[in-house]
Amino acid sequence: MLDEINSKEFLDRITSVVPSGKQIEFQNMEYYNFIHFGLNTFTGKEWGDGKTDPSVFTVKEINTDKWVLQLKATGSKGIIFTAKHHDGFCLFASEYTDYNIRKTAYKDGKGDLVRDLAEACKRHGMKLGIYLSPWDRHESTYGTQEYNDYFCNQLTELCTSYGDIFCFWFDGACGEGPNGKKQSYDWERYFEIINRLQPDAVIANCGPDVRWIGNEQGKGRVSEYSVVSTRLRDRLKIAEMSQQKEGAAVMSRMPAERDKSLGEREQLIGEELCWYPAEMDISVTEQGWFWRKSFELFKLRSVDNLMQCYYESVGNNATLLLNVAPNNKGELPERYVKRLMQFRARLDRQFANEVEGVKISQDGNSFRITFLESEIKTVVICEDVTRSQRIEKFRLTANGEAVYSGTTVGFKKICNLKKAVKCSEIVLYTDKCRNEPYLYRVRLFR
Ligand code: FUL
Repeated sequence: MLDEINSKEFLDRITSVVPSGKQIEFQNMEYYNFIHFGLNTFTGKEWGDGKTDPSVFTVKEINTDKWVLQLKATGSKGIIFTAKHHDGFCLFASEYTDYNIRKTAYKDGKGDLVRDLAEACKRHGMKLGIYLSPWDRHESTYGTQEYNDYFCNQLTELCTSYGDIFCFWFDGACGEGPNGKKQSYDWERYFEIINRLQPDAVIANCGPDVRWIGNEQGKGRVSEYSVVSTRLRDRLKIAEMSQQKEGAAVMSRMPAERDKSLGEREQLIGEELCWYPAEMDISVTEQGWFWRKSFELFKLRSVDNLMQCYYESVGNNATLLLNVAPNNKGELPERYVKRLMQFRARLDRQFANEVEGVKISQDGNSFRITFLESEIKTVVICEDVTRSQRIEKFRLTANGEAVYSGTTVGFKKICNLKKAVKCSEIVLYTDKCRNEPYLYRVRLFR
């Protein structure tokens, strides 16, 4: 085994795995939002049972421009919207079910909230993503082959009526339908529709392009690899790891021991490999995905915690999907927006003072980074992922002393030094690499 994991042939094989154009574009978004909204917002449930009367949805108008502008101001690049959650209720005017927004007070039964949000996103330069729950507790065909047709029809509606979609997000949670049956999902057919009708959209979570980080608590891995075994795309396994019961328990679940790292060399031996980067999904509230009155009493994630989540996702070769839930007036609660703005302000402060004129020269597996003498607090390193992910272990030195050590780099690694160091040169030693390392960029902040 030792011979094999160090063999040129094996390492060449790993480093031949690279992202698709749409995966790169997606990862460049770094931070974007989830909006969970629907009948649950009005009933105080997390998982609706599919029997709720749509008349509970009493809001007549929603200012989707405001949603978009508020989130855009927090630095977000897109919104993934719950077009349909597990209760089967559609926030778009689907032709294939009456259980939709047209049965509510919204715009006197003539509205389509996905359309309104899509148009607002377009007006303000935000991307739109769709969460369409495969699990459906209302639709009577659920549990039969016919349900796959139903789901494909809805996917087709969403792919063709609302402009460009950057992401389809499929949940792993799956239980019984209204008739007590479980569904066998025709994933390949779903993916084919998306790839044909929205070829630039990534398919996340239960999908081949973006991998769930494995918990909803904002915990990243120490080493985050994007080249992993294609077996991780196994939907059954994703479903098994996903939320099994309604409630908040899963939000506190820690990453399983076995998932500490997914792409070590020994884990890749004999495996078929793919580029499958991680996404961290969290909610700004400490519990739940939908708004609930009682949550107004609970704490929000602190700015420190959001920063930590950011470093463990965006700063560690993953993306950050941050949920905010509108209330039963159809508005994003002020205190959520305020918290996100505080988070933004902290990020802006952290990355305000960039050192200009940084030069990089490579000498084998190490890089000399030179600049005019400055007090460096943060070093941001990006590998050129068009040549795969190669660095497995690295070290930064300044004035001849080690100031940081880490494992993977990948798309982006944010290295916060324990204390600021005054220097005019930093050396990056890549102590362990799968192949000759290629950097895309290094940025330094005071
Ligand atoms: C989970 C769902 O069951 C939650 O309700 C929420 O949508 C979350 C993002 O995924 O698996």
